[in-house]
Amino acid sequence: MNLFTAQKIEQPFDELTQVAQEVIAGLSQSPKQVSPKYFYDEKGSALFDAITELDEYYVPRVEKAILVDNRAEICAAIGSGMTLVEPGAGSCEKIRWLLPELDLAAYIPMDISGEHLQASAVSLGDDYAELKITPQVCDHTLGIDIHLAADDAPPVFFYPGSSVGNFEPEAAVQFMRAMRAQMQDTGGLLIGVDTKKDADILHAAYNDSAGVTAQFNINLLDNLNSLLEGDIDTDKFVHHALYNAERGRIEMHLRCTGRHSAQLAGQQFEFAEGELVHTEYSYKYHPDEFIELARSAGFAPVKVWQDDDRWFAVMYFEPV
Ligand code: AVJ
Repeated sequence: MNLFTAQKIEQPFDELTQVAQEVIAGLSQSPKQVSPKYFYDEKGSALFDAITELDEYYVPRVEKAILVDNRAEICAAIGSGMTLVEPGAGSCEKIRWLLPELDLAAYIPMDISGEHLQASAVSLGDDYAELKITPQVCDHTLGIDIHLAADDAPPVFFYPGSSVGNFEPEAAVQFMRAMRAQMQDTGGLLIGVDTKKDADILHAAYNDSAGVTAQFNINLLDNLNSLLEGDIDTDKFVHHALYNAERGRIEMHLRCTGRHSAQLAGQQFEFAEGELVHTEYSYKYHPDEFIELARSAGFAPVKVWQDDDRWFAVMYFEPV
């Protein structure tokens, strides 16, 4: 990303925060783009929680059923005495579906939102007093360092929810390499992957009839406004999500409905009528496709669990 493609840089480079630099760089590209991590301010996180309650958004429901129905087998594959590391753990809710049968040395939930993470970890600790929980506040998309000593219990990464779909395939491989690099020859990766399926089902999942996903998408602009003292008029944008079958991904955009000029972090941005701002990819993989990506990151498949409709896959990998 090149900051110097930004229009009218009024502040010197070192006075712009990292967030401002990243957002400005994305909005200076053509097409414009903003990282999906900016969805998740307090309101955005609440809106995402509301998405997970929607009938049309099948992902959490199907993944939970796979984890719960196959808990014994999944926990046997992981084995006992490991350190479970969960990037983007949020409410630490999903680990609870495994804990009744999972014998861990430690649990390291990671999240960018420190306060929420701390509260979630405390509440988990209330229910599992004997579990060693060491939350780590970090942005895992920037890199992973769990500081394990050689004689610590080996790490098993838990990355559920199809979060890996937010990365482009090459970036997903990079991210898995970063997890692989935290392991010696023992460890693992338990990952939830959304699969390719009928375009109508995917379309409905990202264009729900109650419009919650639309609100979630638009809220990203509110978040940018408050983070970067912006004046983007959110009424000038509409939600636009489609399934690109050729690339195997949902593409979310904000479409500008009329010419608009706005300030953000002291810089001026022009939006043309009909212009799209890309906010998110959500890649869908056939299990075999995903196994190939994991292989190129240094992992070998141990087992794949799916629902009867094969709408989702939970996969366990070990380092090679
Ligand atoms: C949290 C990234 C898995 O891609 O399905 C849901 C986010 N975006 N509806 C996804 C999301 C729109 C979600 N992930």
